[in-house]
Amino acid sequence: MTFELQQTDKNTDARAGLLTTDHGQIPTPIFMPVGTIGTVKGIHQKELKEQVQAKIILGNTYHLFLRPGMETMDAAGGLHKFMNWGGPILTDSGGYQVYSLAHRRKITEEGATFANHIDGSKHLFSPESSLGIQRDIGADIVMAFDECPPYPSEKTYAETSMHLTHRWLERCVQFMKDSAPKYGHTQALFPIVQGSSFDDLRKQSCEFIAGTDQPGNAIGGLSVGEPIADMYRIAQLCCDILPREKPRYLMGVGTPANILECISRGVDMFDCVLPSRNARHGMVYTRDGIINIKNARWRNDFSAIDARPDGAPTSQVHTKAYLHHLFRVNELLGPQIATLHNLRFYLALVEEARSRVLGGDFRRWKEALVPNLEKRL
Ligand code: PRF
Repeated sequence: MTFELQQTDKNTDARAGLLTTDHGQIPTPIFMPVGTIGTVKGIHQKELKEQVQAKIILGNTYHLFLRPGMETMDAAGGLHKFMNWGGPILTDSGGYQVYSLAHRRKITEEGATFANHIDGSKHLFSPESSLGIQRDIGADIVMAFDECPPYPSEKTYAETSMHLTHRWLERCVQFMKDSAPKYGHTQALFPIVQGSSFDDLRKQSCEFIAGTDQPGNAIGGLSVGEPIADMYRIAQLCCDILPREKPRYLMGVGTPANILECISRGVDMFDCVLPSRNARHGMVYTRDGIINIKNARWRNDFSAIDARPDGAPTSQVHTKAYLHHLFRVNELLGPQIATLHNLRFYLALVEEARSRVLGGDFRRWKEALVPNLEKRL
């Protein structure tokens, strides 16, 4: 994997770059739709490629390990083949999902033991087993096994946890050296910065992970309930330290406004369940604000869901009244159209951020747009 930094904005820390993987190129900044368990919920790979125009998707080690399991993954020849997605894939390492989904979690020096959320069976994830599973899945970008401390955390807890994440990272780096990719394409390891909302810990963590000299770096432990101002401050602090010639990935962020604000602070890559999950509940993002399509207000609104030329084709040909109807009668097509819409909306947003950086007016554009994005229509 290589990263070419193509342009840095004059007025902000926003950047335009190009990531090259063995499964294709990714212009940055980029948003990665979440395909937790081998599917971006509700939409087909053909739509993901042609309508959403996704450039890279995310999968989860935790979920794929439990189902279908690595025997099937191995027999399938990896996730790209299994799900018939020819583009790049990034996998999260499983730690975060253990902390948020599993039961009876216990963290030791070795790793994290847990009872899974499906049948309660017990497992251990370690830096080596997480990366081993990510080798089996065959993602183009694999994430280090980390601990994400809850918010708020005592400083002593956050500090102990950060050091554990750093020791785990050294084992991840060693495992990547000692093992080989299984399917003939390369896999890049991204370490993860932790340190909760403590500036000095974050600084220490950034310096440590940058020192391991991996192809890209991630910022974890944000968007876990902290005030938005903390998230922006920590994102800025991390971007100021992490090497400029490598991609920076902010994990699990966020709203459209969060994404633009963090692009402005120097982040290149994002993933979040918000656009797809909220779509299934009838929440539709637009450049004028957020629509709750179930609201009676839309019953006889025969305007396009979104007439913008960079919107989803299905949003151009279907009306708000029709989408309202589909949600009211609980038809599957409702969440499907809304998911296509929201994912295309997020992709169009980062695509325009990129072209504004290249064109030199990113800040003016962002400042005019952000207040609208948060409105409820
Ligand atoms: N670590 C990992 N995955 C994550 C996070 C993290 O801190 C977050 C935090 N928002 C989302 N996904 N491994």
